[in-house]
Amino acid sequence: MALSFNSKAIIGSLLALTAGKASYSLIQMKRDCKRINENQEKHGGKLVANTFKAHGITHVFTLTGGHISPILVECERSGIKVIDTRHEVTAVYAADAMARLTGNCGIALVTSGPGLTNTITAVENAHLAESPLLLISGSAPIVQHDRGALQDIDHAGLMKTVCKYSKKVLAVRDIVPEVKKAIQIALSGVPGPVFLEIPYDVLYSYEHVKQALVPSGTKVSFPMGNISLWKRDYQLYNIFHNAWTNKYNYDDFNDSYYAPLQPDVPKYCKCQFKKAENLIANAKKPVLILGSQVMLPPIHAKELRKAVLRLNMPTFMSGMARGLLSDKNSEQTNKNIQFRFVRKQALKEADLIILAGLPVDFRIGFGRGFNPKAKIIAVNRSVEALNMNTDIYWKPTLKIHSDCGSFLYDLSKSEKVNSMKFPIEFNTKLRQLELEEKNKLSKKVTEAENIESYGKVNPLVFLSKLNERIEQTRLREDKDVIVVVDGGDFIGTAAKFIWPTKPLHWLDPGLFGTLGVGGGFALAAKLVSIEQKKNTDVWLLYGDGTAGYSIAEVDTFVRHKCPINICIGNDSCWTQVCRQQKPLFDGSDVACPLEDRHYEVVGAGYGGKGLLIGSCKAEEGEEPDKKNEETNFTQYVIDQKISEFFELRRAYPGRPTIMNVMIDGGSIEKFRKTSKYI
Ligand SMILES: Cc1ncc(C[n+]2csc(CCOP(=O)(O)OP(=O)(O)O)c2C)c(N)n1
Ligand SMILES: [Mg+2]
Repeated sequence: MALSFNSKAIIGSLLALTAGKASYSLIQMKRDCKRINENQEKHGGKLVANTFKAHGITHVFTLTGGHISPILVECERSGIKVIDTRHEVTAVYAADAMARLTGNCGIALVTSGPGLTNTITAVENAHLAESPLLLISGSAPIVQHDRGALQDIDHAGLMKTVCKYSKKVLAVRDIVPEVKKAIQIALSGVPGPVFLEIPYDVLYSYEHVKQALVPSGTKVSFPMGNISLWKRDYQLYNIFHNAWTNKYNYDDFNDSYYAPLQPDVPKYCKCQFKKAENLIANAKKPVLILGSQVMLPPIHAKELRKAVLRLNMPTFMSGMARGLLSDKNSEQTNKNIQFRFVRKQALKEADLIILAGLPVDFRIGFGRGFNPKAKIIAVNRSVEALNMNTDIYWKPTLKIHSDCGSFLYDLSKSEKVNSMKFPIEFNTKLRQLELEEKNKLSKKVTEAENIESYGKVNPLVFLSKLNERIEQTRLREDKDVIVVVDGGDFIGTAAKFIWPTKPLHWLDPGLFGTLGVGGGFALAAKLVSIEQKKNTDVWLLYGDGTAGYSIAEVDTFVRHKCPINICIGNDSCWTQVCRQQKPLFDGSDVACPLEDRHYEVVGAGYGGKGLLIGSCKAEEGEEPDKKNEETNFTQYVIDQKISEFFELRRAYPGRPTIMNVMIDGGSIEKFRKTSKYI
């Protein structure tokens, strides 16, 4: 078929264009090649460390692997503390807790492949807890991707579903902009985890990469082998070109090139603020519920506390906000607006509910218990949270997309709100109910004190005594106490007795209900207190089943000089599940029973100091304890044992101390019939 003149001209132009493009690429490549100093020792690890330093990062958490060595080495050289754990998941839990406690982005660094896949649970935990962290993994060299390299998976693709941002860094020149952008995203809006994959040939020096990946004198078949070598060289040039320019100082982290980008924080609009003022002005029975989000910067906890006191309405705190209104000496000094036990009753009767930073999820009964006639102001950084379960059980009168701390702070400064005097009756009624709940708890403890308990420790008596001792020590030694909780029933019971004395002093997994957070959370809590030169006791409370996830981290506590107090409520069972399963399934406890185990010995094996409280029948054929005076764990014996623990702690001030408390599971059953988390 003959081509017309026009078609020939088009084809000719296309060919000319293609040839032009190809020769342009060749010229560019030649120019790029010239820009790369082949003996270059500079590497991406230093760029990452510089950026961390510029962002005020003091600690990074890791479990090592060759793929990430350059970052770890440079972090250490620049004075960032490199904390290596015994499982990658712990490194991420620690980064999560670091973020919650400091307001800055937490950092975890793991190796490629299994190093990364081991972190998934902790990343999702941080996602649901709205905790900002940057996870970086190494990966195989780009030039070997999809060619059967070690641990070569699609890291960035894998992390997309659990992270706010997930990216593979393809060139050295992109490292700093990508790390800065990732941290900014982690801290913006609803905070959360972000991920960067930095391949081996982007992280190591050109000199090293060239040696490792393009050994000189390699014999290849003609012509395909030559083409593939040529392509590999070109990929390397692409990775390294423009890496080190005069535009910034490679050696100085103070260079503005590394400086942080400002996170975006949503802020309410004026008209919504006015509407909120009016709703408050018309309320007689307002209730304020604070969730973890209120603790996020920019409003500092101290300012927020003052703001909430100014608002002067019955207030309930959950998550990281627990302890916001606690006082050093007494709860009574807070103008009596802090409540703990009567949220249900308060929500049922309130005529105005302010939900600040708390999604209406299972933790607040999906909104089922809200007074249907109540006006509701919901403030949240997440639009999704503002709409969660609406029109099913609850309907917000006013949805405010905003940082919660700023909103509450400004509200407390509003003249209209400040001049409000809410009728005292509602508060008085709640106070009365609260007192009744407290009395019920004390009565249960008194009853428990009179139950004989042979070989086993009554958890109610134990926890009330432990709480007293923690409190006495705190006041006597003028210290702070951070409590980390990780477990089921024992932890649910502990939460009734132990209440943090400051905000951010109670760490639990959050919405994901994840067992296993304990080791990482406690590690970060202690490190933050050391960094801030605070005299803080960190208590890690475990169930016996749950202790198994992270007890190996006692080794990490020892190596990094973190004397953490560990208490394991050992009922030789995954009790929280068992208690629901048995009655529902004709008495089947399948997969629930555990056995008596010497966790205090396990902890000691990892370098801690251990104490057993109660009797542990870990050896085969050991008989249960005889019922006599010696085996009866009265409150006095429990008290004495707790004293022993405190003495042990004093004797070994630098070591973690583990008490394995053989609790009587049956008495928990009497105490709590239903389970919240399963
Ligand atoms: C990672 C994970 N696995 C399983 C569960 C389900 N689960 C919730 S509570 C619980 C039992 C906890 O047992 P233990 O730590 O011994 O505490 P106890 O209830 O006996 O006090 C289990 C298995 C979970 N929440 N998270
Ligand atoms: Mg248990």
